[in-house]
Amino acid sequence: MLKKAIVKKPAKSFQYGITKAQLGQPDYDITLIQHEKYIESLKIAGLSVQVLNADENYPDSTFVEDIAIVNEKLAIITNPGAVSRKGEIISIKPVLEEYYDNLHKILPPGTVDGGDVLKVENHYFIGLTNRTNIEGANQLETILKEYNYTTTKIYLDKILHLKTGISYLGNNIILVWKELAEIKEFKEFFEKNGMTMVISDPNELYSANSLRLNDFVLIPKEYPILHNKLKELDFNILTLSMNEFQKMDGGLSCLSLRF
Ligand code: CIR
Repeated sequence: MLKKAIVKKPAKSFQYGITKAQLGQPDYDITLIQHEKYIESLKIAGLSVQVLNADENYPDSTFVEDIAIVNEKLAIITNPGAVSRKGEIISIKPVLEEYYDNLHKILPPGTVDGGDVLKVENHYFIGLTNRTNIEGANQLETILKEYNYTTTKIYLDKILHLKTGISYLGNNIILVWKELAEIKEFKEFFEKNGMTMVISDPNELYSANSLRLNDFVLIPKEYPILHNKLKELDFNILTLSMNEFQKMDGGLSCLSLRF
C-alpha cells in the first residue's frame, strides 16, 4: 500500500528544461493546472502528498522521480546523468531524511536517473541509457541486494528512460512497448513469473508510462486503446491530461516519489 508521495511544483523556468519532444513550448499556467490535477489523483488513490516549492534554478526539477529511488525499506539519492540536473539532489536530502534513516547515495562517476529504475515486486530492472551508466547501475545493484532485492541490468538505446516504455501495473501485469517486451531478459522474467503483458499500441506509445496507485491505475488522457484494455482487465482507471509535461519529455511516473 502506497501511503506517501513527494512532488515538486513546476518552476517558471520549466520551458528551458531538456527535451527532444519537438511538441512546442509548454504553457506555464496549464502546466500548473495539470500538476494540481496530478496531486488530486494521488490523493484520490489514498496517498498523502508533500508538495515541495518550485526551484527556479532547475527547470527539470518537477521530475522528482529521477533524483531518488524510494521503497518500503530504503531511499537512495541518485546522481542524475544530465549535467543540468545534478544540483537537484541537494534539496531532496533533508526531505528524505524525514522519512528514512537509511539514506544511500549514488556516487560519481556513477550516474543513475530514477526513470531508469523499474520495480516489479521484489525485483528491480535497471536501464542503462544516456542517463544511467554502468558504474551507477553497479552501485545501485549493490545497495538493493543488501536489502534482498534482485536486479537485472538492461542495455537500452533510442529511449530516454527505461520507464518511458514500460510500467508495472501490479497483479502480475506489465504494460510495455513491443520492442522492449522482446528483450531477452524481460521475456525470460515475464515468462518465468507468468506475467500478463499489455503491449502498447504503436499510436499510443506515450501511455506506456502509467502508474499503479493502490486500487487505481493512472493513465494519460486520450489513450482510448489502453483505456479499453485496462477496463477489460477490471482496473479502476484515473486519467490525466499530461500534454504540457509531454512537451518536456516527462510522463506520469516522473512527477512523484511514492512509498
Ligand atoms: C529530462 O530530460 O531529464 C526531463 N526533461 C524529463 C525527465 C523525465 N523523467 C522521467 O522519465 N523519469
